[in-house]
Amino acid sequence: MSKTIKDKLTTQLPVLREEAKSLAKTYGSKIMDQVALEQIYGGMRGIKGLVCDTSSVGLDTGLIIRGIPILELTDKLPEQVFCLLLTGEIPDDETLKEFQEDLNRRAEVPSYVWDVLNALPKDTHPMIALSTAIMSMEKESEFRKHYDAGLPKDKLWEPMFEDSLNIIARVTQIAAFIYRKSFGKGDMIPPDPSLDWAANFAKMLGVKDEDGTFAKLMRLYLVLHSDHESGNVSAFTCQVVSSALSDAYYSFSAALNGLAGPLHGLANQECLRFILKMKTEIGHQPSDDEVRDYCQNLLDTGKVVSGYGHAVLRITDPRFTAFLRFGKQHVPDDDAFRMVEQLFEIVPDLLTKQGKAKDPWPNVDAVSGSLLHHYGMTEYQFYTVLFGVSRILGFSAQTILARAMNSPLIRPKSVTTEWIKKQVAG
Ligand code: HAX
Repeated sequence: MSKTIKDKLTTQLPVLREEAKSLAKTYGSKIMDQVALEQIYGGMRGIKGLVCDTSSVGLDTGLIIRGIPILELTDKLPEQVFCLLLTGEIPDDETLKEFQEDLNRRAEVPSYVWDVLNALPKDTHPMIALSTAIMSMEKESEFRKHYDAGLPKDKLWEPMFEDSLNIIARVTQIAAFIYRKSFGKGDMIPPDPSLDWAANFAKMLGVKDEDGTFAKLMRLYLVLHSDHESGNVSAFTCQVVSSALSDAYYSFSAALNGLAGPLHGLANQECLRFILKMKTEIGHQPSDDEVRDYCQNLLDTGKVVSGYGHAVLRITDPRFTAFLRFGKQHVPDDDAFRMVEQLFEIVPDLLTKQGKAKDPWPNVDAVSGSLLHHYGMTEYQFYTVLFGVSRILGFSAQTILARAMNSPLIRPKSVTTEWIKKQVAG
């Protein structure tokens, strides 16, 4: 019989713990990085101060999950990618099936969650609803129960694993409920355990999908957004909160609140809004010259071009490339998608000429909305929820591993302006 992912992690742990312990003991005082003042004032950009083994993001490579570039994972299921994030291995068919069955066994959402969501005002942003729904389930936490009962620290990863898998198993129903309720789509569609995680989600969303291409898009979407190392706002928040031994419900909800910012996950909503607004203001499907003038005007008036630039990339985001390939194959004539292609031809030059943005290339958010829009999911306020559903895979893998490795409380040092003035004077 094939090992479950929990068995795999249990087997790997002694080696991983010993390796970390030995590295810290042997090289504990070795200097790994230096910090420039501009980094202190610049959002700590580039400072190496975190360990994250699930994935890494190179300036000129983009997302690499456990050594595999994301463009080589686009045919995988999100469940397979989760196992890869957590254990470093793509599961065999038997392990995958066992994992999918495990998720199905955990899928029942406590009924009070629907009451909580129904009690929210109709115009509540879907990200608030998602974050609230996750928080509302905190009383289910196995982690908190076991912590309160005195479970030793090195075993706390096991209830963290339980909480994380419970959240993964339930979040698609919750997100689909939010979509259908927020946008008047009718009653909830029950889950279908015969489907994979993403196809089941696509079905529960109720988006018309006669040929199964929307389900295909959901699989790709949930793979591409699953992780992006641990220094980004949402993953870092998740790690900081969970380092205080707050459970997964507190940690993921906090992380989702960070994801909801327009410079982070909300950018996907902003991007589609920007594309549609450009078309409306120009009054027709714009020509290249009209797109160029429109974007130049944005830059001249101090605005950002949504979907372009990145804090840690200096190339076209490979996740953008993956979606672009999907669009070229499935929706080449879609008006919004054609504008995405035009922007890709035009904006990098404009940003380069302006000379402010360190990265003039498109990020994942520049294209994802146009694809969702094509399939009839036009309610862009919902897009960040899809990002959140996917990123819960990364939050889970990172948080389980952090507890498994007994990662300590995260507590960097802050300094005062007076201290800085003395340092530079000295
Ligand atoms: N359009 C116009 N100006 C831009 C720009 C863009 N797309 N990207 C960066 N700049 C500007 C910045 O506003 C900044 O200007 P100021 O010096 O006047 O403040 C300057 O260029 C330097 O910024 P940077 O160092 O290149 O970029 P940051 O690391 O500070 O920020 C951002 C990275 C992604 C937030 C930024 O590029 C941006 O605002 N892009 C548009 C919004 C967006 O697409 N966000 C999604 C990012 C992907 C993501 O995390 N998704 O979750």
